[in-house]
Parts: sequence; C-alpha cells; structure tokens
Amino acid sequence: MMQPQNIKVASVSEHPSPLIVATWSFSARGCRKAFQDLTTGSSALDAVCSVAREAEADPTIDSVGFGGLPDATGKVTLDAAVMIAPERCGAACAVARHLFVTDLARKVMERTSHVMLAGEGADAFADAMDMPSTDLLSPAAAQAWRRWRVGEPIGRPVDAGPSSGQLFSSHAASARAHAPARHPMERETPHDTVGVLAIDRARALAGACSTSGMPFKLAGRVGDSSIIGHGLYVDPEAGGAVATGSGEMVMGVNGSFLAVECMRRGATPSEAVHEVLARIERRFRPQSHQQVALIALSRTGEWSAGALRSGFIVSCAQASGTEMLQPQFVMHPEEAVDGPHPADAGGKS
Ligand code: SD4
Repeated sequence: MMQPQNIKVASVSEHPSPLIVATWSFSARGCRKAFQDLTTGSSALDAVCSVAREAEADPTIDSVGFGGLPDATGKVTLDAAVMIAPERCGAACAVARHLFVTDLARKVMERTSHVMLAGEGADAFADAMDMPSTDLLSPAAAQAWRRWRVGEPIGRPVDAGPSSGQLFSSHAASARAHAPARHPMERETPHDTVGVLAIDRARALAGACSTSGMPFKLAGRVGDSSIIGHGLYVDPEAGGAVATGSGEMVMGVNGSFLAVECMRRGATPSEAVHEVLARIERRFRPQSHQQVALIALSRTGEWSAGALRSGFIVSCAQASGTEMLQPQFVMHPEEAVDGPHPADAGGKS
C-alpha cells in the first residue's frame, strides 16, 4: 500500500515520455502498474482501462465498482466510458450486474457501432460478451445504505487504510445531513470517480472514467462520468480531460469537452481547467459541500489539475516515479469538502 508522506504540487511534465494521470490517491497503485506496461509498449487505452479495473475491483473504494455505494433503493449501478478520439469512444451506464464496467464500455466501442448502452441492455450486452455477472453490493456498502436510510451518520471506519478511497467522515456526514435536499429522497453527498488519462510511447492519448455515481442517488440517475464530453473527452488533435465530483455541475458546462476545446484554441491545460471551474462557479455557485475537480492533458503530454476546494489529489506515474500530488490550483483553498482525507496526504511511492 502506498503511504503518502509529503504533499507536492503537480507540475507540468517537461518531456513527452509516457505518462498516466488519474483522479484521487486510490489510483496511485494502478497508475504505477499501468505505467510499467506503458514503458514496455502497452497502449494508452490498455493503461487507462487497467487503472480503472484496479479501482473497480477494490472493495475499499466506496465510489467505484464493487464497494461502491448504492442508490436510494439499495441497488448499485455503475457508469463508465473510454475514449481515444471523437470517432472512437464507448460508454455503459446504469449497469447493475457487471463489475468491470470500463471493459464493458471498451467493448461497446470496439464491438458495436454504438457509443453508449444503458441499464438492462448494457448488462445483456455484457452477458453476450461472456463477461461474468456478479452482485455489486458489498457488505460495507449495504451497511452504509441501511444507516443512510435511517438518517445515521456514515463515518469512515476507524481502521480504514490510508488509500482506502472511502469518502465519508463523520463531520461531512453531519454537515450533509443539514444540506437542503432537492427531492425528498435526495441528499447530495460528496462523491468521487476514477478518471484516468494517458499518453503512450506512440504519442497516442486515451481516457477512461468509472464510478458508482452519487451515493444514494435517485434510482435511474446517471451522472457525467459515462457521458462523452462531460466526465471524459479525448481528441488527439487537442488533448484529453476527465472530471470528478458533482456530476450535475460538470454536465451543465460540458466540462471535459470544454477543457479540451480550450486547449484546442491554445489554452494550457491549467488555463483550460481553470476556465471550466470558473464557469461552474459562475453558473452554479456551488455550496461548500460540493466539489468538482478536473485533470487536463495536452496532446503533447503536458498536464494540469484543479479543483473547486481542497482535498482533491492526483495520482501520476511517469519516468521519474509514481506520485500523489496536489492539483496545481484550488479555487477555494480555505475550504475542504470533507476536511483533509486521510488517503489524500500526498507523497511519492
Ligand atoms: C457523478 N461525477 O456521478 C460522477 C462521479 C462521481 O461519485 O463523482 N461519483 O456525479
């Protein structure tokens, strides 16, 4: 397990060697492994899928794959997307019976003439692709749902490891309990997704995104992660971007597409991320419990990350090593959504 030690600030890579960057510290282990494959000639697409798969299989991450928190009815549904170019992308959403939803999104891209499959149709397609069907609700997620249903705080277990990926602190849970709800069954809670961008030795770009979505979401809710242009966008002519956080706000501004379009028009990755977050701020006036963060990667291998609030961490693997890094900028550094997450103290492996 990677132990964060020192917090460093993300810096722009200066040389175009293979690189992989991903949201949150829980991605560091997957990035390190995937980078080794990149150096031996694996494609960027294989690398991003591998990082997403690692998170999906980890039951201690409560926002992705097995271990992901369910919707308001107690059912886990998963969303994912992959992309290497506007004409080469795939997505699956509201998947209820298959764990490796990023691989499923890739199969949609590679084995169908469609871009996106949803719900029962996506699960049926996975069956047809001989992907194993499984129960996605972990015991811990079921217990969290039962507590949420009766209004109990959902604290992190005291023995949760530093890269557990779990998102709840008792403090945040109690803050959320007082947040205004927009629907009797809807209480917005902080949430995360694994978003990955990579550039390989052939200078090809790829991106992937995978999530269980907003915890305790209304049944049927799909966020930004699996929607091309919102949670993920990649165009080899301009760059790639991934988003994490409150999907509704990202969707309102076509967040990842907007970041890539800014780079297409000459913005640096940092300027591109800033433009998206500034637009979200202007339009949504996010509440203090709401977080959005983005990573942007240019077609030449420069990258940057930014977040509305403190607490967001980027995992990055490149020739110099694998690191957990602070984003280059935080719009409101004085505000931490969940307080500093024990998993997100930063450091180098
Ligand atoms: C969503 N942004 O569904 C995505 C992923 C996420 O917890 O943050 N999930 O809103």
